[in-house]
Amino acid sequence: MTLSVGVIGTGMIGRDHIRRLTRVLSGVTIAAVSDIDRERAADAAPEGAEVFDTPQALIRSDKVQAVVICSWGPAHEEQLLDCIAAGKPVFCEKPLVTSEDAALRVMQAELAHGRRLVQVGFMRRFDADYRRLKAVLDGGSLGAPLMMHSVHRNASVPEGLYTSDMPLNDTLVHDADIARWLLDDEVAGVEVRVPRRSTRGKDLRDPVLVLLHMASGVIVDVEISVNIAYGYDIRGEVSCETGVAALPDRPATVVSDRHGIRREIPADWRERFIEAYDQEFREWIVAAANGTATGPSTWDGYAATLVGDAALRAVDSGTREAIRMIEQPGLYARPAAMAAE
Ligand code: NAD
Ligand code: ISE
Repeated sequence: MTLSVGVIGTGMIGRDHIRRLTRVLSGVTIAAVSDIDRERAADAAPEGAEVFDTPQALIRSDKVQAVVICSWGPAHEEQLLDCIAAGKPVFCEKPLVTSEDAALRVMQAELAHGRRLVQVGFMRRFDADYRRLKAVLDGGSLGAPLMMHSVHRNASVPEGLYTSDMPLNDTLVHDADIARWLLDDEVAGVEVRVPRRSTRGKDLRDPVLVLLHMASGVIVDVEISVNIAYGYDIRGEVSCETGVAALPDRPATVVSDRHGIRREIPADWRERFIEAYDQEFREWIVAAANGTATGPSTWDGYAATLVGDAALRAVDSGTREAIRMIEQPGLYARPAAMAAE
C-alpha cells in the first residue's frame, strides 16, 4: 500500500522533506501541499499533487491519509488539532508547539482520540551516531552517567525570522530531547548564562550556555551558538562513572590537500542529519500506514516545550528554574528498550 501524504509548509525543511518523500523513500506519495504563500506551495508541489488554499482543506481532503507539518512553530497547534480531529496520523516538525498550554491541548485531544497520531521531528533519535551512543550507555559498561556536554552550533539563522528567544525555545529543544532520550531521564530544572554576545548575531542573544538539571542529578551543559560562520557543528559526550562515550567527529572523511589536513564541517542540518531524517520518515511511514504514530511523541514535545519556557524564565531570573510536569499518561509510556521511542 502507498501512503498518501499532504505537506503543510513548503519552506526550507518542507521542500527537503518533499524531496526525500518523492525521491528517496518508498511506500509514500505526496497528494497535496499547502502554504500561506500559495505560490511557494505551487512551486514546491511535486507532479500530481494538488495545491490547497488552506491547511484545513488539505487535512480534510479524502486524498490525504496522513499529514506532514512543516509550517512555523506558532501555527502547529491549530494544524495538529485539525489532524487529530480528522483522525489522521501526523508528522510535526519541532517545536511541537510554542507554549505549555498548547502542548496540553494537543495531548488532551490525542488522549481523547485514544491512539497515538503525532510524531515530533526530533530527528537526532534516528541518527546512527546517537543510536550507537545510546546503546553504549544502555549497555551499562561505563557505569552511571554523571554529566553530558552538548554543543549545538549553526553557521547562521534566517535574519528577521529567527528571533532572540529562539536559541532557547526553538533550537535548544533538540538538545533537551536528546538528553532526555539518551539518559532516559527528565529535565527537572534549567539555568542559563549569557556570555559576551557575538557581533554576528545582531540583536540576538547568541551564544547561550544552558545547564539542564536532570531528575537523576545528571547535569547537561549545552552551548548554543547560532551564527558561528564555520558550519553546522553538533557534538555530544557523556561522562560516566568509569568512562566516557562521545559522538564521532562528523564527517569522518579526512581531506588532505595543499592547505593541510582537515575534516569538512557540514553546512547545515540538512547535510549533517540527512540519513537521520530519512530514517525518521521510514519509521513514520510504516506507523502512519497503520493509522498510528511512533518515535518522539506529544509527551516528548511537551517536555521540550517546558524546557524552552523554563530557559526563558531563567534568563530573566538569573537562577535555576524548576520544571513541573503533569503525570505521564499511559498512552505515552514506552518500554525502556525501544530504540527511538
Ligand atoms: P521556513 O520559514 O523556511 O518555512 C516555513 C514555511 O511555512 C513557509 O513557507 C511559510 O510560508 C509556511 N507557513 C507559515 N505559517 C503557515 C501556516 N499557518 N500555514 C501554512 N503554511 C505556513 O522555515 P523552516 O526552516 O522550513 O522551518 C519550518 C519548521 O521546521 C519550523 O517549525 C522549524 O523549527 C522546523 N525545522 C526543523 C528542523 C530539524 O532539524 N528538525 C530544521 C529546520 C526547521
Ligand atoms: C532549526 O529549526 C533546526 O531544527 C535545526 O536542527 C537547528 O539546529 C536550528 O538551530 C533550528 O533553527
